[in-house]
Amino acid sequence: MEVAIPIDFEQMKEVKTELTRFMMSYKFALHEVMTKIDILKEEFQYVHDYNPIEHVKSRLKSPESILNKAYRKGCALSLDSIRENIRDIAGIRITCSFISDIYEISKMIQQQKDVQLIECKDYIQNPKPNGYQSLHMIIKIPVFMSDRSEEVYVEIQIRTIAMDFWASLEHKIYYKYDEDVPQHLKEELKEAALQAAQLDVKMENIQKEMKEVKKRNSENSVHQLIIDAEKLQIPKDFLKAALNETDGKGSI
Ligand code: 0O2
Repeated sequence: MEVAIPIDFEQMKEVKTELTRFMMSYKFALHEVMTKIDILKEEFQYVHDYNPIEHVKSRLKSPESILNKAYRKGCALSLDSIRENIRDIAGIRITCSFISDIYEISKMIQQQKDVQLIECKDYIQNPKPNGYQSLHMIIKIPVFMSDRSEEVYVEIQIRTIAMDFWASLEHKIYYKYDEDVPQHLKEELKEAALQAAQLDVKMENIQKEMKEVKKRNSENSVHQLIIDAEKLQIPKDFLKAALNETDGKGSI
């Protein structure tokens, strides 16, 4: 016997709007954090003549994997409960060259006034038993919309190129074997994680030495700044006054 279930289109429309707005807040939060990272990257390059960020990726969890995770964690399937309990719906992964860059970037993000640090897991100081390394932060940022503002969680993972290489291979193997990875592969992966960590330390030491050389060279060299005042249309008097403000080493 067929039973006709009445469909309340108005209610369905409301649910759809609510869901779309729910996902939009995470999309906007991602935009905000990506902009922050772009600014840090560009400004750091300008001020320190060095770019600590190799690449950045962002992703929004799909509604299907949000529901799976909520189910796995045993949290209620309401939007409020999901909002509070699933804190990696918006995720950003930053890849750096060196371990010290990871902590530098994490500090620069945490120092921003509108960023609230909720949780920080340091899997570099304390790697996971399988060898996984990364710095994980859960932050909360305000997102301003037409009629309200929302505090949105974003997960930021920061790691080196070596850590990222290891994690992506491990992730592939894990899925290939449907989570039942043979023991010998687990051991080899752990060994590879240790080697990747050693490589990171080696690269960091080389980088430190390079920095010292660069510093010494710049202390020894005489700087000459050539400003073509005519080409830049800077009045000569202005340029003279500006040079007098310095230690008087400038000349026109
Ligand atoms: P996806 O698709 O990358 O988002 P949580 O489940 O987040 O509430 P947990 O496990 O304490 O709690 O979170 P944790 O330790 O901060 O790790 C979450 C994310 O880190 C994972 O997200 C992975 O991206 C990454 N990660 C953690 N451990 C490993 C690991 O052993 N190997 C690899 N390759 N990645 C890891 P998701 O949700 O699993 O997946």
